[in-house]
Amino acid sequence: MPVGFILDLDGVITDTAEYHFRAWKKLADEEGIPFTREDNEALRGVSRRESLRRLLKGREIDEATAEAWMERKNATYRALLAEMTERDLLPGARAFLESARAAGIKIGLASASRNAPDVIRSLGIGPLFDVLGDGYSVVRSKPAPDLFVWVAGGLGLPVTSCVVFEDAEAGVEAALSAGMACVGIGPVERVGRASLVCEGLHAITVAQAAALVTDPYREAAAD
Ligand code: B16
Ligand code: MG
Repeated sequence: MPVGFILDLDGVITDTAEYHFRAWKKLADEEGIPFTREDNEALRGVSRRESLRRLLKGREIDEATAEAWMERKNATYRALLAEMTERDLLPGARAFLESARAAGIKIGLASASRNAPDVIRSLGIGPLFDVLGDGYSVVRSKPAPDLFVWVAGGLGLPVTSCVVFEDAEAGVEAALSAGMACVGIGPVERVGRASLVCEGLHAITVAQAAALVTDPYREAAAD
């Protein structure tokens, strides 16, 4: 049975969260908005616009200002990205992707980031992907299921044949709404609703992940 792995980017393949934090922090400091590392946790995996909304914590700004602030944050973020190389891959990421490909599994990216294709290029892993879904691919971002369904379509697979890898609560919710199995990466308090939870791609095998959609006993146990 054909299987697809659909991976989130930030927090799964690389850790751009630190760069996103520094870029939002610079904007917040310049505009006199309190913003801590703890606040930044609420921005994990959500779109740029939703990140700004959460950062503002109810403060109101007009649309032109919102656009200008998102642009400023993105310029800072992209300057930080310029330093990114293959060394920024999280432990086990390349080995996991290569093993999955060797096993004939189709691989898609499903990132909320509009910068995702550039990040993938900087990491030197473009050829390992069959489909790239990014912040431009669908209108409704995670926790809506749309991006995962879009990527599954690009892979030519039904949603029931796909396993998602996600580090964000909104991403796990999106995967489950899409009807897909999900490997949650991070603490159970954050990704505990996933089908299986682990520390990262170094801590799970391709066979373990694929079994989430190929093991008939698992399906029966869930019924
Ligand atoms: P951009 P992911 C997400 O990436 C980040 O986790 C999130 O912090 C960011 O706001 C979002 O991308 C949008 O990024 O501003 O570059 O379009 O986890 O979905 O790979
Ligand atoms: Mg993420």
